[in-house]
Amino acid sequence: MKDWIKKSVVYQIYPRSFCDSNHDGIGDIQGIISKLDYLEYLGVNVIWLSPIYQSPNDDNGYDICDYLAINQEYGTMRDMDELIAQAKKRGIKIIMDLVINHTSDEHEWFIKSKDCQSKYRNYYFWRKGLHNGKKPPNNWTGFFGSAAWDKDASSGDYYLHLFSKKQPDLNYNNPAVLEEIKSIMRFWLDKGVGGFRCDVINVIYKNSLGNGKKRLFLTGIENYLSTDGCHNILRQLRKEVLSEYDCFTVGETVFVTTKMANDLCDSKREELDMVFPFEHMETDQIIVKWFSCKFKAKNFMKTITEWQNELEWNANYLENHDQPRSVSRFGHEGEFWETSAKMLATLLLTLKGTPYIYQGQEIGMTNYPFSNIKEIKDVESQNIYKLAKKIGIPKKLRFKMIKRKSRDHARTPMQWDHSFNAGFSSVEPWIMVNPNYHSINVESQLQNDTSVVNYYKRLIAIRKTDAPLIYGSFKAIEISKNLFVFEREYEGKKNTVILNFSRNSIPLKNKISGEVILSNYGKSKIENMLQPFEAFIVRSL
Ligand code: ISL
Ligand code: CA
Repeated sequence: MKDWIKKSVVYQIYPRSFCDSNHDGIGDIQGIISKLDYLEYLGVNVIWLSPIYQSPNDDNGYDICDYLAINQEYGTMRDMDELIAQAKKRGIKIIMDLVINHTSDEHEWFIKSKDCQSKYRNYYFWRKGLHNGKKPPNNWTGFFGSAAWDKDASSGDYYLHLFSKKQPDLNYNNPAVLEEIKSIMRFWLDKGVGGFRCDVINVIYKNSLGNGKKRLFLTGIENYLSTDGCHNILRQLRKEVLSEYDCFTVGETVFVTTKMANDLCDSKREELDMVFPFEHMETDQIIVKWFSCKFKAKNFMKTITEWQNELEWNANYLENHDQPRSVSRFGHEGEFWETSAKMLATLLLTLKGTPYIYQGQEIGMTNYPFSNIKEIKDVESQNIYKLAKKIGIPKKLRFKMIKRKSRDHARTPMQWDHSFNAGFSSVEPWIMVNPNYHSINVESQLQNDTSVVNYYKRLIAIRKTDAPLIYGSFKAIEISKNLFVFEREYEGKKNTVILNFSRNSIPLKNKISGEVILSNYGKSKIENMLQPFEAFIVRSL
């Protein structure tokens, strides 16, 4: 892995909710450009941009109908070129979201594929239904809680879609599909982007369309999770496209184990540079995310430790556009909001691997207080709610399930200041603003040296220059109910990170000494009793 990648700190932007420059209630590219100085101040050097391509927005841009065009709501290709150039001026690279498991059903390829004679027919999975077309071709179920097949009225044939019915899966048994993807990737790399975040990349190749073993969730998954075909595709993309550019890839890899992750990132195999794990984000759920359980910090620390130990390099994150806010989930929304946000920041920026910060995380944004299912826009939440109704889960309970884990918590507008609509837009935004923007916003935090955002700034600066944090090994020293202590060591230099995950004070049993390089309580010396959500980075002398 190239050195600049190891030293990078990534900031994820969800364009729809970041900043609206032209007063239509929707974030856009000029809005992002207007905030580049802020991102430079923060010190991040890579932006991962969630999809900005043309899309009917069934899944907010994860349903693409033209990979080489910009969604008009976000601006034009000229705006995009300007964004890449303006970011470059500030030493920031842009990585694009590469969504290639599926396209939109409004993509030209799919529209043409409805014609059995078209060369595009075989770009997707078109099959006859069973029982005279009354039943889908197999028993697979999809990620958004419905059957994985839908029928096209004109031909009566079914097409496969692992996600919403407006996201038909591409058929990678057809070599022409991969050729299309290669040229899309080259198009963006030639524009100067720094790589790709590869959406659900470990499910793109289907081994067979046979019936799956019946499961509560995702019947059929054994036919497509981390297949050899997927590894072959990734090797080809690396060899023929990516290796010709100075760039990196991070895979979004659902249900990935450490073994699968190693297979995908092994430097000898030359596939992906790193993958996002999911297991630590699943420590507050039972089987599927909709069945939430109480957050147990110890399970969380143990899972993180396992990934740190098993992988050479991780893509570390606590939030993204699919997850509730970390401070609401793993920290504290009340009295200890600020300290817990800083403690979680300390964890994220000191682990081995590349840190990914999600917009708003750096100011400690919290979950939205949804009170009604009608307030929720996300297609996944809406589909799961319907499914829950169908299987007889009572109204109160099904709303509670959705409220805990809805992806919309992450999608409320970025809170820039305390003016109308949090400074995101001068008109009513496409999704509601969290009412707490008066107290949680960028502007007021920038004015305060001890704020969450300035703590992030300090941490990012440390992470980018401190050799043990960049290159060091990881060793867990203590994992108890609420205490996480680990070391990062490189060429005889060692940092110890100490994190209290609870609202209680806890004694520090291990004697740790050295110079405090960061403390979320502003202390210059380590004490034996840790305060609620206290965090330290200590450099051994
Ligand atoms: O939201 C989830 C995590 O709890 C998953 O079900 C999610 O759909 C899965 O992680 C895949 O996510 C990615 O692909 C989807 C898109 O809706 C997500 O926003 C994207 O991150 C389909 O493209
Ligand atoms: Ca706009």
